[in-house]
Amino acid sequence: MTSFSPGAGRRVAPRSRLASDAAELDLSGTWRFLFSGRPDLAPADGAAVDLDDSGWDEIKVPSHWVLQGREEWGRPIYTNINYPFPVEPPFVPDENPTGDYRIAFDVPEERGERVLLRFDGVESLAIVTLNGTQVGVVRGSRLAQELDVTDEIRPGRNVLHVRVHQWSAATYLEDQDQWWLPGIFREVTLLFRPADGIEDVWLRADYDPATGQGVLLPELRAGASGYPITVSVPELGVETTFASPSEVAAIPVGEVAPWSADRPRRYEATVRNAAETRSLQIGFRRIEVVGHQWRVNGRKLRLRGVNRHEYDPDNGRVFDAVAVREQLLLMKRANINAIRTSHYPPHPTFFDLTDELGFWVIDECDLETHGFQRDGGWTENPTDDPRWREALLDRIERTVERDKNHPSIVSWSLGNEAGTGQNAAAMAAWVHRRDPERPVHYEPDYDGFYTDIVSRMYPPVEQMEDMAAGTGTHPHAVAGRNAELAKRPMILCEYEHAMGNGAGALAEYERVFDTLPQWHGGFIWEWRDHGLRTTTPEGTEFFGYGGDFGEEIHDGSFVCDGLLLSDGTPTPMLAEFAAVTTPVKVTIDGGSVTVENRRHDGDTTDLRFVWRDELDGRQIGTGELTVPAVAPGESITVSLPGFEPHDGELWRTVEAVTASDAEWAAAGHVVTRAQTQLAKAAPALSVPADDVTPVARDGAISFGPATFDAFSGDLVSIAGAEVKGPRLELWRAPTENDSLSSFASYVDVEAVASRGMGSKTPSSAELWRAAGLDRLHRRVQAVEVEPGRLVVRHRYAPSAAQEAVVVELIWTLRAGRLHLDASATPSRGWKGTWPRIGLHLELPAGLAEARWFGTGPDENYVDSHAAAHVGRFEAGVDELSVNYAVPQESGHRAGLRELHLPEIGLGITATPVAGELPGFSLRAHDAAEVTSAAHPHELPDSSATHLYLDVQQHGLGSRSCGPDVRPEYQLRPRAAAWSLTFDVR
Ligand code: IPT
Repeated sequence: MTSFSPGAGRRVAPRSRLASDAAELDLSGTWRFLFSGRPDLAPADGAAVDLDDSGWDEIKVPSHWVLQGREEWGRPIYTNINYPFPVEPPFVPDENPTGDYRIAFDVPEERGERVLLRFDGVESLAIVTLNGTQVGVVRGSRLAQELDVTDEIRPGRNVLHVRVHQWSAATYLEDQDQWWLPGIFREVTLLFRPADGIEDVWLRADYDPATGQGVLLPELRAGASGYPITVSVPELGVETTFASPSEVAAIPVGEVAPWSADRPRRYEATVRNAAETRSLQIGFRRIEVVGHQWRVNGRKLRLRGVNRHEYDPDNGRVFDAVAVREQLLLMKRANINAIRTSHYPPHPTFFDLTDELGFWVIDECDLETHGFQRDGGWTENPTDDPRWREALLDRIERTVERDKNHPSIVSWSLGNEAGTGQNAAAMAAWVHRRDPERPVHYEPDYDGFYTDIVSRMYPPVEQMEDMAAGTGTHPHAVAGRNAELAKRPMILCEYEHAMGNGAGALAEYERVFDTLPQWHGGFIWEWRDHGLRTTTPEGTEFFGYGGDFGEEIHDGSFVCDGLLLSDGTPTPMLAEFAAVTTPVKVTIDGGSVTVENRRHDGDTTDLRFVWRDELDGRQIGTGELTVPAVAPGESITVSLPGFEPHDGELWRTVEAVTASDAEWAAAGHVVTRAQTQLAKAAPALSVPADDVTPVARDGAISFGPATFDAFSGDLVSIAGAEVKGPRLELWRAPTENDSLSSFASYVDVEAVASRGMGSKTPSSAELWRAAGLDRLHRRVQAVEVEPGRLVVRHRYAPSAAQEAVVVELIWTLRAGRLHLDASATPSRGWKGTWPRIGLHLELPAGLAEARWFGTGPDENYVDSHAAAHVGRFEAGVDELSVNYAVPQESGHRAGLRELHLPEIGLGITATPVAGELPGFSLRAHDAAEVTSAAHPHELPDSSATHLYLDVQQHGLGSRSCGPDVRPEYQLRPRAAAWSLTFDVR
């Protein structure tokens, strides 16, 4: 338990995962299981062959024992950086949950020359006993390990016992930001190895972009008597036999189609001898780093990536190939072309899928020691401690050897957030020797002393610009080093923290990637929320995060920071990502459209380009453009049809859609969209106010279809529908990027601030609360019935403050329709930012449908609106806000022209004031209710449907881990005005 060593017993040297015709026995299924809260309580005779284990529990292998709904087996724990126990390596707590696993299985008489027992993933330490003899100790939770059990296996019945401890010295190397989930969570397999079998194969498949020629560079591991060995690629007519190891040589294969993420062309290959046939799918490609260019097949890589953890809301890190394939297809639809396997090698089958479907992948080693970064230092960090050297080298060897044949892997990563030091340098040196082709990535090597790719996390774009210019200094790097680093390729291994609503400013990063030659793109943090499905004591199902499982210390909702919710529902940021990073860019410029192909590979003939014109949101023309094939890196401009001048708002949209069905998307899938306004609506003719004067009677004021409260001047009803307000609202339910709540509590604030992320200054939400924006008092200054109008003035201010906002509401009837001209004017003295400046109307509870003319379909904010376009949309009210893991601001859609609520027959038309239209949000809960709930199920029963009409909202930013809202997207205290007409239909 406390050993530094990478494992013990007859460990087989790491090698590729390849299909074979040799026999295998998958031991997945139901095993006997006995849980003990401490190792000393585990059964002394647990491994005995003749033990009667019929009284033990049962468990499925693979699985995590804390996700079996058996609380007595312990519960999941979530911490980000912290170890959930005292840091005193190599020791672990006495309370070390222990699982004893047993299975009996039959082995045939004919079982080959050698028998290997393979573990694909056990967290964190497995002591393996076969037929009463201990055969090895397995460490390295997400790495494969084979043990040679030839001497212990026997024909007929065998008994395998595996004792798993949740904590071990190895845990200190596995401090990734994720759930701690013990157990045998990947397959256990017996391999019956034939005499003279082919033990390992590496078929490097090189592609020369200059000539289009492919060459196979085989590396074969088999005994001398394993020869002759034949390498065959039938599709290329390759059938080459090597009579002996010394004959093994390169095999030129002639012209081949290269492999790329865009066109993942693979060829079936076999490597066989008299004893065994190995089969694999190969992809020809050449990876090079040339100066600051990281190239594949001669072309600079452009990574549009995500960080991906192994995760399922019910099964944790247990791999489900069908579900993962679906997720990868969804990534394809969202223009994602790259994946970093944060922060450990995934299940080996994952790479079959990325090879097949086409992704650039950084395969990351199972290494993180983040909990040693205390007070900014890395005291006792394993990465720099010689006692851990062998374990770290073993980990990178097991990573590279297992996965080396996969064309989709374009870089090896040593790990994540494990500091720097001699062991990391030794890992890199080992990779450089073993695989000189693929560059080595490791973000904590800030100075680039031993890695090939300069990698950063969450910097502001200004820092990226400095780096490209060779100026500036990384806070943890040697001063002046940026000049050297500017000669190398750069990526963001993490950026844009997709926690809750956000992150904003994605387009700013894209601009840097597009324009500065060193930058190759990056990987969003992260693909998906990791909530675990659970229930309240009352039985309400929800997705739990840190703290929901009774953890002693935890990091709250920081485990939910993905582009997808825990249940797999995409958040609007996925569409934003697709829009911003589009590999085929369409730009409308007056009468022409430019199509730019930014793909790595493949022209645009798989796409159709369709245009449509919409007048006031209604289609008046459509057609298809003839766009000649655009080669990668090229662009072509074609002209668009002319248009008739019209009376109204005229928009032209051009979409690039897929021409035919593919597995990842049906024909017609929109790859990208551009929109331009051809004509603006004529300024609304000011309809004169009707000569009708409001009537005050019995505490109420009636005015056309509306009734007001005579004291407050608030609306009470419109045409019989209950409507309350409008009230000024400056508060929004803080997004997690606003509040940083779960972040500030545990992150090394110094280190983070010094990286230009977050900040030691209070969060926006803290400042807003301090300013009292969540507790405004209202005083009625005036309710005046005048000829032809009702004038209402409200003063809003927090207790103790002299700062105020005065709202004036002028109600008129115009051609019988109720009209509101509203203005909000702040006093002097306001400081900082505001979350929003909006009017809040309470409508009857339970409204279900909305139709609008404005922007959509998804929520959009000032720093996140590339996916939004102008049009007519309809949606359920429940679809208008996103069910983020922590309830928060959601659902703002800028630029509202018309909103129609069919159930109460109410229409609201907004006309621009000084060029500004309000955005809207419509939700069953108000900002205060949303603020108070920590989980969706904690929201109270809805008492009204809340409509907010915000002239402006503060941007989103990425401050939960990264830069705050950029200055140009902040809402500074300001005046605002609305012009709204209420229609009763
Ligand atoms: C960065 C980690 O690498 C990643 O695992 C995750 O924790 C992410 O942050 C935040 O969700 S480390 C960060 C403190 C710079």
